[in-house]
Amino acid sequence: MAKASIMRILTVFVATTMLLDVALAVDHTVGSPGGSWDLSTNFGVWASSQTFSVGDNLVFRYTSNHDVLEVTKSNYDSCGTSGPISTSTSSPTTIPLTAAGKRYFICGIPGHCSQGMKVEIDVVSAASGPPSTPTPPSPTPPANGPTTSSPPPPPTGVAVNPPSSAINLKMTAASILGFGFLMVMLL
Ligand SMILES: [Cu+2]
Repeated sequence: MAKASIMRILTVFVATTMLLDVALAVDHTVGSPGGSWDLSTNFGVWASSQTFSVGDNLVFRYTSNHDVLEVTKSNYDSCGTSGPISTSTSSPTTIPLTAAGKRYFICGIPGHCSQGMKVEIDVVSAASGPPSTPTPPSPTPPANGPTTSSPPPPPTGVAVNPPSSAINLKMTAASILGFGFLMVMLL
């Protein structure tokens, strides 16, 4: 009896978490907030502020003097517009991010890409969350610092990277929803 209840609870919890994965698919409006697919937005800064997960969508919003080309890395680097993977000319353009990996988008209007209308998207698998770049636990001292009298580095203490807010949100929501389902089933 107790074992069956535990199994039921676990099943509900897993199912809830899977539902949340679907519900948490994000639309990333390129450049938003504060910008859009235009000539004045820094898309490198914008992209690095986002976590693109499989299942999310990329949404380009732009005026009629722009377009959206998905291109190869080579064309991305050179702002080449020949043989694009896809071309869209009417805003909004929604790009489903269906697989992990890098994708490259530029504006195909002459001169715009070279003025910065280009964005590289690194899509991570939904389970892995944001890419974890291994970093040394303590700051590296200057390689050739002329002085040894610099103040000691602050105590590092616990060097564990905090989980991302997205993961926190998911776990919290999963806990609340799972608990809710549990209460319903036990009543
Ligand atoms: Cu443009």
